[in-house]
Amino acid sequence: VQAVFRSNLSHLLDLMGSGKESLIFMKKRTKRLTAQWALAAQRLAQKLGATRRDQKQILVHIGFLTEESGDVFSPRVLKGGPLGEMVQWADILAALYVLGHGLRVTVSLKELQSNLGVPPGRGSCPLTMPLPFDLIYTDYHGLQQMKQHMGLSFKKYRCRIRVIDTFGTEPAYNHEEYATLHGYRTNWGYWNLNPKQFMTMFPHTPDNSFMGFVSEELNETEKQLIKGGKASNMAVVYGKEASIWKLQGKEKFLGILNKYMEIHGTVYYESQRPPEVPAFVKNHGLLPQPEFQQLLRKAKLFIGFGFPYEGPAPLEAIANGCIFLQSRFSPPHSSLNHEFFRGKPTSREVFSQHPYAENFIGKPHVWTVDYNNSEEFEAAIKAIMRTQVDPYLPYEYTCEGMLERIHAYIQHQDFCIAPGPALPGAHTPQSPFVLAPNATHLEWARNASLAPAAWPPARSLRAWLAAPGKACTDTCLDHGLICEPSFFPFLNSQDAFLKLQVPCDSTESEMNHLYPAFAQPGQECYLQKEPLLFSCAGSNSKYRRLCPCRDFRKGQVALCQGCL
Ligand code: U2F
Repeated sequence: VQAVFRSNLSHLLDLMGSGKESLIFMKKRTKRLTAQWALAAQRLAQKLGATRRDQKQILVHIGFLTEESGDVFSPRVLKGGPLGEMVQWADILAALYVLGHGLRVTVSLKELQSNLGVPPGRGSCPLTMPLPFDLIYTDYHGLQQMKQHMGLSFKKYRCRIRVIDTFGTEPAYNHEEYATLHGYRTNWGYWNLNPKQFMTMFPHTPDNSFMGFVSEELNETEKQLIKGGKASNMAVVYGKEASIWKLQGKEKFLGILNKYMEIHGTVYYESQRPPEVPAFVKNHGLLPQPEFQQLLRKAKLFIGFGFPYEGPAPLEAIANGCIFLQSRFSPPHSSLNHEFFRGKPTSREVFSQHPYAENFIGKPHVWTVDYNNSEEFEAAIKAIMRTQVDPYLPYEYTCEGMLERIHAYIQHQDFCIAPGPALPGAHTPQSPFVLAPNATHLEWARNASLAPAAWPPARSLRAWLAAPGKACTDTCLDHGLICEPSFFPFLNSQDAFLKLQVPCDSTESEMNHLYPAFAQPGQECYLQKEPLLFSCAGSNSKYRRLCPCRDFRKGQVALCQGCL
């Protein structure tokens, strides 16, 4: 059956259920964004033309909202608790629905069981039974529940599961045996899924799929209106929970800011002003999302205190014409040195509160400075007050961008086909690559007959040998490209090293998330033995990694030029 775009979301609102504060928040958001989704659907339909889109039957099981997992989020919706996850789930549901797929939504174990056909009263079903869904979107809590209650079906159908995972799961943490042996075991990881089955809130490592969310879009008239109506001396602080304001040393930089600007906050409080919020701050209390947007429209500056990490609010601020000012982290925060990231299945180093804003947006919209350096901070404030910016929203965070990306995933990502071998082996023909004319990297040979129908199309591959100690994520970015883990198998051969003119004294094949790589001291080349361990993330000064990169669409880093 072909999927047909939908523009009326009222049936989706019914599917979403009711009762919980979190669901109420999500439904309000969906309702508010309906017109924006409908317009985006129209545009994407035009862009895709006659492209065939299969209708899928999809189950969305939001594990963190189930009572069985404790549901700590719902009671905090009106109290300044995290809303980012709810923003994202609301948008995922809207996108799947607008794309025209068959949808079921569950937020309790009972509903999950009845949708999976597990007989009531039975803990789990020991037999495999047909699964009525082509795809299941869930989170780590939901994954655990499915494992417990699906019996043998879990193993059989796990390739249909997609895990919404805000901060991402790196391959080294995902592979059970490897994680256990090498100290990468955490509370969350080791599910042995294809790392691309994990879907993140921002494009962290391309080892996972970037899911994202959307922000409100403005038309040209609104943009002009907002630009004209900005109060150049108005700042809004990023932080809806009082604990965020406990930050040590804030008096100093807030004092400086207060010399130049009127400072506003949206901090939740019960009856009295939270003691953490200085008296000179005009606190509005936690605002409903649309009113928060209105406040951002007037403000010149949105200022972060270092937490929360990587939330939606800075993108909304920038989309509403604010400049986002945030602190640089030196040394960077990570699961090794910071409580918040401890136990998360990633060793990514976070160099500022919002790395996406810093690296993908940057100046003039985003300023990243050292808050302990009063001169640098003050200079930034003065410069910001003089700087004119247009409201800006990266394409990948528009409704159209999100629809385009999810459409591509649904049509092309299939993790139920067994992955190819890590090693091409003796019978496989030579890799279809040649050394580029300037001898820096490998490219697809023009006359190569081997052009697998894989996705992304292998022709976009460019392979580079990383500098010692560099990860493939950074190596590709340095060349204006993005690491593409699905291309690793093409490079995992002696032939690839040979063509890159790497002088291997010997070649071994082992399990290591940094392989394929070249170790300089012994001139040894290492190949990857375990396909699940191919990883864009990760580095070690001992190795020069062999990195598969590809191009990407402007404003849509998840998709290569020829990916649609
Ligand atoms: C992030 O969670 P948060 O929910 O704390 O992220 P924020 O960026 O603060 O904003 C989430 C939404 O809250 C809204 C705003 C954003 O869309 O429009 N809002 C509001 O409705 N009223 C207000 O007064 C102020 C903001 C992240 F999303 C999570 O994934 C992380 O777990 C968490 C911790 O790092 O940070």
